[in-house]
Order: sequence, then C-alpha cells, then structure tokens
Amino acid sequence: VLSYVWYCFAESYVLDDKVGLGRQFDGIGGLSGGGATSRLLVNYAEPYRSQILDYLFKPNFGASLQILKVEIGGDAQTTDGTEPSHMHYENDENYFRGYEWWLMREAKKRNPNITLIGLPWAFPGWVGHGKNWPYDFPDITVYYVVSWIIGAKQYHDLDIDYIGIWNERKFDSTYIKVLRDALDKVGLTSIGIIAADGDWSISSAMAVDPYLNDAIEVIGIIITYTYLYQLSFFFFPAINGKLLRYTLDKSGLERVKIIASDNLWQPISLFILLDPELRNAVEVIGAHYPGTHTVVDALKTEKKLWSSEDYSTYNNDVGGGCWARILNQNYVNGRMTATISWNLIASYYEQLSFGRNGLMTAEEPWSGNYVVESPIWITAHTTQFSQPGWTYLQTVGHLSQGGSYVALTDGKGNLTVIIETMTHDHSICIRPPLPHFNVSSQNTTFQLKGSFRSLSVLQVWQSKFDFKTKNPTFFKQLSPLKISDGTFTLNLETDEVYTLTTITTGKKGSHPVPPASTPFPKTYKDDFNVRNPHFTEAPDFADQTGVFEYYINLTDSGPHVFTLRQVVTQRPVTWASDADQTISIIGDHSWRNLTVTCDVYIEMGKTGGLFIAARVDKGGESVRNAKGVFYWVYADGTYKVTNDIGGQTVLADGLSGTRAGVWHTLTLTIKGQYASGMLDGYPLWKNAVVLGPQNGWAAIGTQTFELAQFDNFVIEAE
Ligand code: 147
Ligand code: CA
Repeated sequence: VLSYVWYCFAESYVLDDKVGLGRQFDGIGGLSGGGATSRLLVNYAEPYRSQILDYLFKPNFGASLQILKVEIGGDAQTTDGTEPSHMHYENDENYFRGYEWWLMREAKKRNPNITLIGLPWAFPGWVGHGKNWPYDFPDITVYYVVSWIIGAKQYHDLDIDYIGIWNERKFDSTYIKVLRDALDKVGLTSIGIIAADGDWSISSAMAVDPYLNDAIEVIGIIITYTYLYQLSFFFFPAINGKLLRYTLDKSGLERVKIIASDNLWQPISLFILLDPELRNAVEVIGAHYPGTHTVVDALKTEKKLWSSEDYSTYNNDVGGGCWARILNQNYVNGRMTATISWNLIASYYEQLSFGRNGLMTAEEPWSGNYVVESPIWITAHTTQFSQPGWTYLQTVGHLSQGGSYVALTDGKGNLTVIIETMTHDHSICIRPPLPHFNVSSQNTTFQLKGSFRSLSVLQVWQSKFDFKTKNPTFFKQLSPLKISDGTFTLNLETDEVYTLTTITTGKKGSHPVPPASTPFPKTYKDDFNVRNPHFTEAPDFADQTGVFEYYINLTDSGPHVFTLRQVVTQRPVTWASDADQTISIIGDHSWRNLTVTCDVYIEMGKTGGLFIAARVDKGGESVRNAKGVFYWVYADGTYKVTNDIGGQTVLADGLSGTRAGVWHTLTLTIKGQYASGMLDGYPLWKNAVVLGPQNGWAAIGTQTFELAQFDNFVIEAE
C-alpha cells in the first residue's frame, strides 16, 4: 500500500549551487596496460585504428575520455602480457618501445586536455638489484621512473600529469618522498640542449643571438646530463633550439603529481594522516575496485579520492550497467572524483585473463572488426557534458526508489545532471560483491535553485538497457525538456541512464560499420623484414614472459639481417607469476591441427635453448602453467619435446646437433594425437603422443631469460 503512494506522488530533488559546492570533478578514464591490454590495437589497419581511437578519445564523439592511464612497461607479465621497459638494462634507454607512447600521442592529438597518468606494475630486474622488490634502492627506482617522465616529454612532447607508485603492491613512504623530491628538483631545466649541426655553423648563429646562446648548452657532441643521468641527443635547428629551451624551462616536473597507492584505501590513508611529509608528497589517494565506498580516514586526509582502477567486467550490457552505476555512485557514496576503467580497450586475445573487460572490444586486427560496446556510450553520458575542473553540487544522492543522481557545474551557469536507475542484477561488476538493493520505476521532480533557477530548457540524452526485449538504445538525444518555474518531472523506468544538461555540443559519433569478424588466418607468415618498424613488436605476437623485439643484425649480410629477438636477460621485479622461460603466443586459441615452422638462433653458448610450440593453452597470469606441445632445441646438441612450458612432462628427447650461433629451422606438426618434428628440413622425431591440450595458440620462446632470435615464422593451420 505504501509503495502505491510512492508511485502516485513524485519524489522531489533539489539541485542548488547556493548551499555550497561539492568536490572538483577530475574525469573519467581508461587504463591501457596492466598489462598488454592494447596489444592488438596497434596492428589494426587504417582507417579502423583511427576510428577506434575516435570512439575512445575524440571529444563529442564517443567515450570522449578525459583521463588516459598507462602502464610503465616493466618487461614482465602484468595480466594479459608483458609490456617492454624503456630501460631493459642498467645502461639502456629507449623511449620508442611498445605502444603506450603512441597511444598517449593519439589520445592527446584528439583531446589536448586529456590527463595522462603512468604507473608501474613491474620493473626490470636491475632496478631490484636481484631482489623481487623495488624499494631497497629508492634512488634507482626514482631514476627509472623519472626517466620515463622525462622521456615522455623529450621524445614525444607528452606532459605526464600524475605518476603512481607500484600497482596493487606495498608502497614505501621513503620511496614516495624521494620521488616527490626528485620531481621537484629535476625540472626539465636541467636537460641541456645539444645543437649537433656537424659543421659548427650554429656557433656563429649563437654569437649574434644571445637567446639562442642561452638556449644551447653544448655544440656538436652527443652527450649532456641532468643531475640524474646522461641523455643522448641529436640535431636541432637554431629556432627550434630556442623554442625547445623555452618549453623545457616551463615544464618542470613539480607539476607531476603523485597518486598513492593504487591498492586499498588503507593503510595509505592512515600513513598520510600520521606523516606530514608523506601528506605533502601525495596529491591523490587512488583506490582500486572500491565498490563505490571510501573510508573515514581517506575523507579525513582531505586529499582527492579517485577510483584509480575499476570496472574489469565483461563488456556486455550488464558490464555497461556496472559502469553506469559506479560512475555516479563512486561520487555519491564515496566522494571519488575520478573513475578509471580497467581496461581502456579489450585488445588482447580473448582467452587470456579477463577477456573483453574493456570499454570496447578490438581483438581482431586481422579482420578489422571492432565493437563499440555499451560502456562507451555510458561514459559519454558524463564526459560529453562535464569536464575536469567542473564541480559536483552538494545536492547529489540516491533516488527514493533506487538509483542515483549527480549534478555538476562549470561555475558559469552550466549544469549537467546524470541519473541512473540500474537494477542490482543488471549492474554487477566483477568485484567487490554487490549487496542487495531494490530499484523500481518512479516519478521524480527536480527543483532548480540558485544559479539554475532561471533555466528554461535542458538537453536530454537517454540510454535504455531494456534487458527484457534485448533491444537497448544507448545515448539517444530526446527532444529538449522545457522547464517552467524551475522544476521538471521525469518518469524513470529501471535500467535507464539520463543526462540533462545545458551543454548543447553532445553528439553520438559514428563511423561506417567495421568489417565482419573473422578467425585468425589459417596461413600466416612473418619474415620480420622491416627496416623502420612503427612498433618494436611484430604483429599479433603477444609476449607472455620476456619481450620480443624487431632486431637488425648489423654485421650479417646473410638471409637473417631482420629478425625477432627475445631481449630480457634477467628475471624482472615481477607483478604476476612470470614463467621461468620466455614465451610469445600468436594465432587462434581453437587451433588443433597445424604446422609451425621457424628459423631459430640460440645466442647463449653451452646452456642456451629455445622452442617453438603449438596448442599452448594458457597465457596471462597462468603462463607458468601453460601446457601444449613444446619443441625445444639446445646449444648442447640435444632436443626435447615437452607437454608443458616448464618441461616437466617429456614426450620425446634425443640428439639434435644444434648449436648456439647457428641458424636452424624447426618444424612442428600436430595432427590429432600425434606430433612430429623436423630440424633443418629433415625428420628428427615423430609420433609423440599428445593426450592434451586439445587446442591452443602457436608460440615461440626461450629456455631462460636469454637472448635468442627467430625468423621466417610460418603457421599452417587446418
Ligand atoms: C587488477 C590489476 O591491477 C589489473 O592489472 C588487472 O589484472 C585487473 C583484472 O581484474 O585486476 O588487480 C586486481 C586483482 C585482484 C583483485 C583486485 C584487483 N581482487 O581480488 O580484489
Ligand atoms: Ca628476416
């Protein structure tokens, strides 16, 4: 009877900026990495790749993301693969590895205001000095991380806005303080500019131009330094020298703020409350999967509170519902002013860990097929109508019959209201467990007060999930709502999202329908003969332990000048359980009968070894337990066939005559229950009985963290 009364009378909600404002909104974002979640995206052909990036980043088009968070690759497995480090070794630097730099540039190109965040999951082994721990030598870890920030500026003109500590692992107060201190001190002023013009003519330009003279530190050689370390350099025309100096001087790293600790609210909140120095060092408390709630100590710190990793839910419409609910309620319940989706885009083989847990899906570079999933349009409800720097009103909250509303203003008269009525079962996220709640249809009246009292019209955008008839509509513009006397009424059904806004620039962008989905091609070849590759990885290879890069044998004039090389030579400071071997997978997980052929080159004498494989059943965080058929050859002149990457189950073994420093050709064929192998075109073993797995990817890899090369990789699958 009581609930009948609720239906008859619309519950009333006030939207008022004169009672004081709430917190500043910092944006909605996506996370690339943690790990290798964008791996397949980069291999899409144009125009599809640009179209996908538009759906993610282009303002007033699709998700129009305001934050891009990326992994700082650490050469180690971090969920769906490894991402390469900018410093594989202690004396090594390269700011062109992997695809995160490219992704950040593409995001900035579309939205120059996008906030950039970097966070390490893992570190190269040398950072830990042999221990699986990055804090024993804080100066080294700081040097490593600050180098990444400077490299972003120096080589890609990217200003990193926030930097994190160590994803979902322990933080260390000393490390955080040393990092803050370094950022404050370094500044980019300490990067000297070298004008290496070769013929010294810049000297005369400098002699007559005092500004140019000030700008340039060194002429004609190739080393300068920051107080931290040496940077190598290149040619710069005179005018650019001045511009570059100006930019560097203006871009001190004081502006780079620290997020801690990318784990739970505690103990970081308590540490901040008890340690004033730490409090000064940390700008944002970032918690993961907070379930829309925070804790008292976090609020007490008066720091910005962010859900710095959230979502991780299969991106069907329940995933969209999860995203709709938490985008609103992370603020309503937990006062969080930013929410970042793990992951940005599901661009990894779906059978790896957490398949399709992205805002959209692009896991078929070979076909060009991609899917703009519901979370993209749910994101648009907030991002197209409110920007970082806007402020939440204090008048936000829950609806009486379930669901929630938030309201934001730019302080200049603009108002955006986002309402969601997601039901429990249609908005479950992967974690944490969602306590029961009820949502039913309801009439609502909103009263506009303060600056908004005189608004006469609001734009209306609607998403209806419609789980019953499975005919949802997402991000549809309805006719504008006329407001009289500062009030308006809405009849809300369950599982709906509305945006009501003064902003008129919203747009449901679209590109032509992408190509249809197809399986990975059954015939696949790569000779790695690419002189100037755009990326360090070869297409479609997804490294699961170790890092495989295009390589040029400068001294080789034979057939193997351009190859693929495994380059990680020491076990990293890991985040997940990397295998003791390195492995890169490729192809179709459902492959059963196939032949894999590859030229291979062991580099490590005596104890070196490598493999090609098929029916590899696992990667990601389970890579240590991968089963399949692994055909190994060793520098000691032997071979082995094993049923697992760890080499516990041996199916065949014997002499091969293989050596380091010599190219050999391996061929592995599996048909039903039988496998056979060839070496350099001659049968070496046959009729090995394969009881399982029934299917899996093809793969290449090495016996330990050792250098090795691969060339002329060929798959023929049935
Ligand atoms: C997070 C990681 O940070 C991501 O890299 C990715 O692995 C993501 C997948 O859902 O998960 O790590 C978590 C792992 C476990 C929990 C939370 C986050 N957990 O059990 O609460
Ligand atoms: Ca080649």
